Amino acid sequence: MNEQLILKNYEIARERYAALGVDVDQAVATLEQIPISLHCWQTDDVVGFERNVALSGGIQTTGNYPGRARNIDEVRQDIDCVTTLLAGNHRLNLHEIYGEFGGKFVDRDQVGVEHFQGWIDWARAHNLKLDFNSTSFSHPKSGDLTLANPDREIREFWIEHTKRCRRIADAMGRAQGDPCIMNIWVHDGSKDLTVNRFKYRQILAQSLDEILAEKLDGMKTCVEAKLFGIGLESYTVGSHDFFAGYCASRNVIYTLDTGHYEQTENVSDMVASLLLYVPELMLHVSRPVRWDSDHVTIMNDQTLDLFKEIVRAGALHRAHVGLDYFDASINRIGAYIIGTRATQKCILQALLEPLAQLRRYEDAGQGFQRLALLEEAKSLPFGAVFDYFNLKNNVPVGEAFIPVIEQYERDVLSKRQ
Ligand code: RNT
Ligand code: ZN
Repeated sequence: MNEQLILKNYEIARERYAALGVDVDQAVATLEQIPISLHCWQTDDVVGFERNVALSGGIQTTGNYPGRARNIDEVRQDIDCVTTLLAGNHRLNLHEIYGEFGGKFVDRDQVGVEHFQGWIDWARAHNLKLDFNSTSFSHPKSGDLTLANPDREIREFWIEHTKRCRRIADAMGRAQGDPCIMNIWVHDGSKDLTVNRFKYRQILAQSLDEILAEKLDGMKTCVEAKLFGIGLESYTVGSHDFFAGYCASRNVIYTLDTGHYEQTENVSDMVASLLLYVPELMLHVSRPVRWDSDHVTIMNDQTLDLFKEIVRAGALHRAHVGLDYFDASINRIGAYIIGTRATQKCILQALLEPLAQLRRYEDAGQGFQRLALLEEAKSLPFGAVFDYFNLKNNVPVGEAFIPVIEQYERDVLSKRQ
């Protein structure tokens, strides 16, 4: 793409936005500072390296596009490719099942920092910070209930696992000099009508309290709410109400996954309520199609509204941004780039909103003017700013990343059988 043209368009956009009181340079500078936590599990369809079995436990990948990463080296190779195509400094989000187990079977209640030392070293060498997740799914003891299981033995297995994961996250955070964000999502629930709803929730709260009792300064814990899982359609122990109450009463970070609610629900409206009561948010930016299908994130109204609400609440510094989807039906590297760029576009749109003027209208009760400007803001020259952002950071502008990924597919992915 013609560099002069991109710069010229940026100048025009800057003036257009300035007329509405928006500082475009500032928006670009802010966007550059927002890391997006890249979910390692898009490389290999959430299989990991523990026992090489397909994903189970309320979530599912569909598709069998060739080129899935089959080992740690391939995951790293793919993440390397991804980061070279993205502006900004991002993070890598690992699940426990992606440890370096050295060909041995390491059960989840045996995992330790040593299984992630290789990742810690690799991440440092690649200037990536790490985030982490305990893994309750795809295990013989996963069943329908883990941390909420009335069976003491099973529950304690998962409590031990989660405690160990927090210590691993703590080590990652200390090594990188920045807190590692560790997410706890458990699929616990039931397929059919449940009469012990209160009991399981009580147990889950107790288990979490026990897990979180250990003070670890190198990490921050977040807990993820959900409406339902596959095969667990009638009841989810860790529902929104459960975790909203839990996080508010324990001062814990709430993980908001945009795929986890009713399709017609206005998920972004949760932001301005949760932020009043919980310390921070972890965002799992995803795209549900008819159900929590984890399609690749795109720039749609749901994602735009999510980031507008964060920016309007002045809460970018209280939100950790991560991706969470797994599409096995298309080139997986392409899936990362589409989803990350879409997320950045949505953040940028939110930063470019003529908020001061919109608020003046609202404060003065000028409803027509507010709606008119909201509508006009949609067609401001935002694309010129996004192009400049990528040019400035020496990554492909516009669709120029397509042939780069095609080349990677020819050279690398197509050779994985
Ligand atoms: C599942 C949750 C959870 C997982 C990952 C793999 O519904 O969204 O975040 O997707 O932990
Ligand atoms: Zn999620």
